[in-house]
Parts: sequence; C-alpha cells; structure tokens
Amino acid sequence: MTQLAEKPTVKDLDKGQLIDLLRQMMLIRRFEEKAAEMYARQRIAGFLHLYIGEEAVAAGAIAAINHDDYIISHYREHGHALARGVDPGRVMAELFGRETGVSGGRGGSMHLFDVERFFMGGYAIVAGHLPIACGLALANQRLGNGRIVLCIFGDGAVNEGEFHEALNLAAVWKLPVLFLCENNFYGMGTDIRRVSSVIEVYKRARAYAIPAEQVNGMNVLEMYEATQRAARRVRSGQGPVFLEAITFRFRGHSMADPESYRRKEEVQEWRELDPIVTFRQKLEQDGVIDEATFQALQAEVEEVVNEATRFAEESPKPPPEALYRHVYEEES
Ligand SMILES: Cc1ncc(C[n+]2csc(CCOP(=O)(O)OP(=O)(O)O)c2C)c(N)n1
Ligand SMILES: [Mg+2]
Repeated sequence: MTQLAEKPTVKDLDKGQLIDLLRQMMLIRRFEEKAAEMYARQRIAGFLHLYIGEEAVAAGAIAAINHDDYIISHYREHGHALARGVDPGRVMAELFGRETGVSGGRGGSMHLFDVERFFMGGYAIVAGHLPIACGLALANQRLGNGRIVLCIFGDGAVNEGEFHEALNLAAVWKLPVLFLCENNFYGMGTDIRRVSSVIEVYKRARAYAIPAEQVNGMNVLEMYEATQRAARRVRSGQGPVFLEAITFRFRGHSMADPESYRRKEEVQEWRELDPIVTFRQKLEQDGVIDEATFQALQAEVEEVVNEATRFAEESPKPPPEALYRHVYEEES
C-alpha cells in the first residue's frame, strides 16, 4: 500500500529514443485520423473507437516494457497494437475486414491480435480480459520466463466483478501483472463521477494491497518513467502493480456518438494538453529536434499510413467459406 519507491530516470533515454516516442504518437494519431476518414467513406464498417488524445499512454507505457512481455488490452486498442510494433498495414486491413488483417478480417477494430508480438488482443467485453491477464501471468510465473503482462483497460472496467476478482487473485498469488487503467473519465456516455463512489481509481487497487499510483497520461515521459518503475517491481516477483493514467479521448466514444453528455469546453480544455503538441514543444525547447526534423517525421508517418491504407484497400476480402473456419472442428 505504498507509493512506488525509487525515483524515475528518463535520463536513460537518448535522442533517438525520444524522437521514437514522438514518432510513435504521431503515427497513432495519423492512423486514427485516416481510419475515421475511411469509416466516413464506408471502407470500414461496424464499430470504430478512436484513441486520439490518449497516445502518450500507449507510447510511453509500451516503450518501457520488454518486447516479449505480454500486452492484453480492451477494445480501444489500435494505439496499443501500433505502439507494440504490429504492422500498420495489417491493422488497417483488419479494420477493413480483409483477409490480410491481423485477425484474418474476422475480428475488426476491437479484436486485434498478434501472437508473434505477444499482443494478446483486443477484447470487446469490458473487464473480460482482466482474468485472462491473470492467466497469462500465472503461466509466466510457472514457466519462470521472466515475462510480465501489461493489462490495459478503461475506467469503465472498475465497477465490474471481474476487475475485483482479478486484482484479488493477482495480489494473493503475486502474479506478474501490471494493471494500467486509462482513466478518461467516461465509459461511453457515462461520467465516472456519476457512477463511482471512489473516482480515484488507483485507490481501489490499494484495497487489495497492490501498490498503486496516478500518472499524468498526457505526458509521454511521465508514462514511460512510471511504467518502467512499475515493470521493474512486477518483474522482481513482488506481485502486481497498478497505474492509473489520467487521460482524455478527444473524440466521441465511437464514430456514432453525438457527445451530448459532455461540455465542449471540457473537451477544449483537454485538447490544450495535447500530448503530441506538448512533447514536440519540449523536444524543441531542449534542442532535441527542430522544425525540419518534425516536418520529416510528419512526412514519414504520412507515408506509412498511406501505405497501410493502400495495402488494406488492395487486400482480398475473406472468401465466404472462411466463415466456417475456427468455429467447429472439421470432420475428416
Ligand atoms: C461487460 C460489458 N458491458 C457493457 C459493454 C458496453 N460497453 C462498450 S464500451 C463501454 C464503456 C467502456 O468505457 P471505458 O472502460 O472507460 O473505456 P473507454 O471507452 O473510455 O476507453 C461499455 C459500457 C461491454 N462491451 N461489455
Ligand atoms: Mg473511459
């Protein structure tokens, strides 16, 4: 029930790594803007939940763990997949429902999966993946492979039974899970202040004797530092750690959200904390990048996203018989 001890060290990050964090956030932003455009043009159907505004959480946290640590996430997960290095073309193809998508085009936006990159989904059921995170962590613990599980979910998950079951078991069994709650204050159109008796989500973890703290999720370096410290503790075998990233989605819950539940001024206030704009300014002030570097990054990201979209567009749709695959075992 203590704050995480040791002080953070982003001093370890060199110039290249700092630029990578900026590039990563820019890629997620541009990818999402393109996905919104493709949705409007009816290239993408079904649900589409954008991550715009929350990029610092994914970029900072995922850069701070090992490439073979597991990540398991909720349904607003495009940014997490991209930050883990899942191929943007295969993510876009999944949104398009194409055969080349990471889940063969049958999962769509909420079910991105890439086992080779230890990215274990994409889950549409709110809080449904927290027990799965515990299962992955139990396997790691038994195998003694040194891997941890980064389990990402929204504030909407914290009043679900599975949240409490998972936290309790993880604490009792000292499972190597890093719980990361993206608290953006809304679950669909519901304000957390209206439905939670304790709105400081991290305090709930402390009730299970899990070390927990709040992090500024609009600041990529703070996310990196906090995750690095938390991951170190989790990996040392002392059990789970809980981080609550304070963040905000700039767009509606999904593409079909008139946002009548929140004030325009509130959204505007958070937009002024845009994690990409503020980090770019910091890097310029610190002399890490100049205007030309930023322009080059923008051009690079644009090209990656255009290429991903071209790949998705040109990819085949799954044939109708693919509907029967992975459903029942075929009789021989
Ligand atoms: C068990 C369950 N209940 C309800 C829903 C419907 N639902 C989809 S998203 C959502 C809100 C989740 O909000 P949050 O966890 O805060 O994530 P955010 O959208 O803010 O990233 C709800 C209630 C669901 N998918 N699963
Ligand atoms: Mg939320």
